[in-house]
Amino acid sequence: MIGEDIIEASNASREAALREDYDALGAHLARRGIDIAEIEARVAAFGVAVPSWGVGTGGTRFARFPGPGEPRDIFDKLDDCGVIHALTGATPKVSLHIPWDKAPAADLLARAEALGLGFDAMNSNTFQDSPGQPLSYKYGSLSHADRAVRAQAVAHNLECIEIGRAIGSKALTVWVGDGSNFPGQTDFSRQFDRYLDSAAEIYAALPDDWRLFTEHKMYEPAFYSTVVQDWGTNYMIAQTLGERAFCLVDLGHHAPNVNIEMIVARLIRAGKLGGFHFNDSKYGDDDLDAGSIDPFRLFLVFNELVGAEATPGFDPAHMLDQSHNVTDPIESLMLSACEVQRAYAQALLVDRAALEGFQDANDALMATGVLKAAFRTDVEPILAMARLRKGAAVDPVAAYRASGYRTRVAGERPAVEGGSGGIV
Ligand SMILES: [Mn+2]
Repeated sequence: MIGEDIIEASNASREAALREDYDALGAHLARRGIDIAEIEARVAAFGVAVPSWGVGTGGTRFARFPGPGEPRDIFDKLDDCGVIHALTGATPKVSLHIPWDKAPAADLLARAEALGLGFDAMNSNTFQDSPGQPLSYKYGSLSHADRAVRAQAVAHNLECIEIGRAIGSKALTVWVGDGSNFPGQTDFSRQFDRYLDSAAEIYAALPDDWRLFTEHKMYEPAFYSTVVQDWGTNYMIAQTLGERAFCLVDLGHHAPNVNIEMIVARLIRAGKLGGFHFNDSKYGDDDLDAGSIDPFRLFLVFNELVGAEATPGFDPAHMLDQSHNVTDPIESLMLSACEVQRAYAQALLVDRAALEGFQDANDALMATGVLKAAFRTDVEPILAMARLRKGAAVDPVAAYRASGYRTRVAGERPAVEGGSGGIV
């Protein structure tokens, strides 16, 4: 997809400056008692999954403006994901969405292997109707009033598990659009009971070495109430279903100003944090690029995660889930993966012993200063060096633009007409 010569040429012009910056940062961190090589090793081992739907241009409820070379099918999407991983070395897995990505398992495995990719969590879709589907999800899916619709939605999730088993996935992520648009439209309790019954059927079919992630969302597409609206309801679901059920936190699925890092801490405490969908937001579920609006919040989330790394069995799944409306999705996803890595690296720099001491001494000023000292550190040389040593690009966007990949695929993939709305 991207020739090694392109990456090598791009890196050659940047390597000397990077080594200078890396050595300077290493000396600075050494004075703080931090070994830069250890931080780099942990960053290098950190990966974030890319959602297959993320490589297509997104849209809003109003319109979608496709770009050149939009992927036509899951194999084009895998190619694009392969480019992202080749240039960043940070996105080794792809998360599939069924039915959008349906294809023979052998073909999926062959293409992924050729690209050096694996498969992350499977994502079911009962928030829209698919061609040929007997019953509609207009009024809900897993919580629908009609038992037959619920059965259809459960069967779809079981099919997602079967497809996932064939390609080496180990988790199913369930997000439903179920809810209501009018007060009184549904009975909150009966609707939730129906959801739990359906979710229990899915959980019962989960392979022993799989995890079930349920994802909460405050609003949209239902605008008055949603069935799984917040982390409290999500936690109730995970508790009810069993030990392999976990809560997935999508950063955009909360009200503005909600203290998401505290939700993360609570779910860690309960042993129910399953993983993340990273993105950023200003007003609601904006699906903006991770770290583009509030990088400090992303850092604070990772501060909680790093603090919990020693907890036995702690293994949250990391994925990007955002909508690229005005950028080349490949460029956005590369930079977002780097932003997530950056927040992780910064969180690794937090002096936890000092922080705990200031907390216990009620020294608020110094405690928050410990976090700021880590957040203010420019860790880019660590990220770039990790990429260089993996054979990825010191500057992924520069190497990508130099490669001409987008122009090349635009010549192979027919132009897509825009116009209609659509979140993804
Ligand atoms: Mn999500």
